[in-house]
Amino acid sequence: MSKHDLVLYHSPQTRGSGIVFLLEELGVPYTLKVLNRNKGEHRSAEFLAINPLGKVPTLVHNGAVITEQVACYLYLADLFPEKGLAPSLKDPKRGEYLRWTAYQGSSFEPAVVDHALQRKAGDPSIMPYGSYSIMLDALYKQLDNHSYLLGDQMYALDLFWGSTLKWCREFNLIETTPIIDAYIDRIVSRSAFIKAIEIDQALLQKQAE
Ligand SMILES: N[C@@H](CCC(=O)N[C@@H](CS)C(=O)NCC(=O)O)C(=O)O
Repeated sequence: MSKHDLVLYHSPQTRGSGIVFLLEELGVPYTLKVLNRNKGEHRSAEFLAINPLGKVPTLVHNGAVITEQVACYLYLADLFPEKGLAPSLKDPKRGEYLRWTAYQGSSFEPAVVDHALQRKAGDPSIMPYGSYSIMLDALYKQLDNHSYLLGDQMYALDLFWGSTLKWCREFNLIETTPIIDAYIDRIVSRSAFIKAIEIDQALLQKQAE
């Protein structure tokens, strides 16, 4: 068993693309198993046995199945501590790192989906994210005075947030500010992000043949 024995189930231009970005940033070997969603490959019995939701990203490592983007980012960054993309358990930044990584799945995504679908907002006291604007303001405030979410050092969560915010900006799901635009651009200009885009383009081309 090796820590490099990583398999990522992925479809191009999905939430899986962020995990490809992270793997490229880590510079570790991995195997991509590409699912053609147009052909319904993510609904095959074989894949549903691994992830009953039929969703990507789905990571398999030494027999363990890791689903949910948040878990995939945390898992991979911890698996390669020498790469410096996760504060260690003893690092005072660890709590904030977990907080702002979990925030993506627990608060940001549900708020953005509710907002995009124009669902009637419930009272902030019963919504898991308060309100869309409270949720977004808190995130943006975190980026007011630094280059990265936790200060001047980039961690895996910045790859997560940079690519998430870019995607949301493209689909007009959020309004950005010059500070947020600069943050997104700082992240997506990284060579690992450009490589992940190229991988997706090649996969899309192959799937279209
Ligand atoms: N909660 C999941 C969501 C994953 C997700 O929605 N993935 C989409 C692609 S962006 C998917 O696999 N959709 C396939 C389908 O259900 O048709 C996560 O955070 O990873």
